[in-house]
Amino acid sequence: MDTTQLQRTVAAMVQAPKGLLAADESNPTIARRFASIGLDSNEQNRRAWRDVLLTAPALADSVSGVILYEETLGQQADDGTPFPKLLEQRGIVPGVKVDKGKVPLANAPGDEVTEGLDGLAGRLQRYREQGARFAKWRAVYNVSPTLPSRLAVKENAHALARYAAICQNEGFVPIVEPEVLIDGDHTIERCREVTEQVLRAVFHALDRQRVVLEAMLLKPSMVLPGKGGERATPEAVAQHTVAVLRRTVPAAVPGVFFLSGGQSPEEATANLAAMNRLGPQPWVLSFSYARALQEPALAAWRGDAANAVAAQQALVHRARMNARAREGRYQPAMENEAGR
Ligand code: 5MM
Repeated sequence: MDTTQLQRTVAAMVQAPKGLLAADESNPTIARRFASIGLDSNEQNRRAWRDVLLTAPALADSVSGVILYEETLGQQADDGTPFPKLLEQRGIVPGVKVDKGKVPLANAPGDEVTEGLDGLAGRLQRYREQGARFAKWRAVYNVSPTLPSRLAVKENAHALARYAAICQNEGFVPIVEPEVLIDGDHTIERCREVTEQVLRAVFHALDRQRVVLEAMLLKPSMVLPGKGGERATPEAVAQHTVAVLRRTVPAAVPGVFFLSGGQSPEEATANLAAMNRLGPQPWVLSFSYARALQEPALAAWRGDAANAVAAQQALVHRARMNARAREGRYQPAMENEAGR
């Protein structure tokens, strides 16, 4: 496999001080997000929202790539430009979420597994014609004293690795996203234990499937206490998360782009900044947030075109704060700066 093109895509995605915007909510997920502002989820509204996000001025200063949903890949901006082309024109790499969502894992009560491998190579060929250059697949792990089971850890790792191998064969950079959920009242130590098991299994499976580590990106969750438990300081989150990554993620992986996973926007930024203050690591530590980038913008927009500029300012503000967090320069006082 010639990985020159893949590594060129990776280089564009990891460029400092940027991160990724995850705008790949499937229709059921975007319907939940729109419900929070009382908006109906129809194709027109979904296209209008993605237009607000993707045309935000100066977005490219802090965002190097956008993960799109399949539907968005085929839609056009207000001026008729296909969204993937618009992103390329702005110097932002377009990507696409290719998993088909999670289902209960048979014979493993409480565990889930992600589907979507059947026909994936054919779908990727279509997505490439539409302009996508990278892909994303998310596995989720529920946490309890007994979850996830060994079976769930193994099966999700296998699917992530098969997906990654198929992507690289089709010329796509795979983003490998194992998400340890924050639902529950578990401790940060329990999250750390699960995250370590999960990442160990994922990299073992990636090796077995001969995935080229230099031509992939990791999108993990941070090590956090369950949302029903006590909050942890950014310093504690950073220590636990980086310690687990250093044990499990080979230095050949160019970038680690965290998901926000239900943290507040400011919390996700502060935690990323604390990690980048720990000193140089083998990989770039950046962001690939959906909710933590979009929430304030969605609240400003409320489905009204008259609010589009305010929504874009809110999005770009969050992206800028996270770009500073990637450099370890973010301070909460920066939230109030002019131009917000
Ligand atoms: C965990 O979800 C990913 C990151 O989002 P957050 O920063 O909000 O945690 C996100 O890319 C996710 O994969 C998409 O929103 C799609 O989710 P669904 O469940 O619709 O596939």
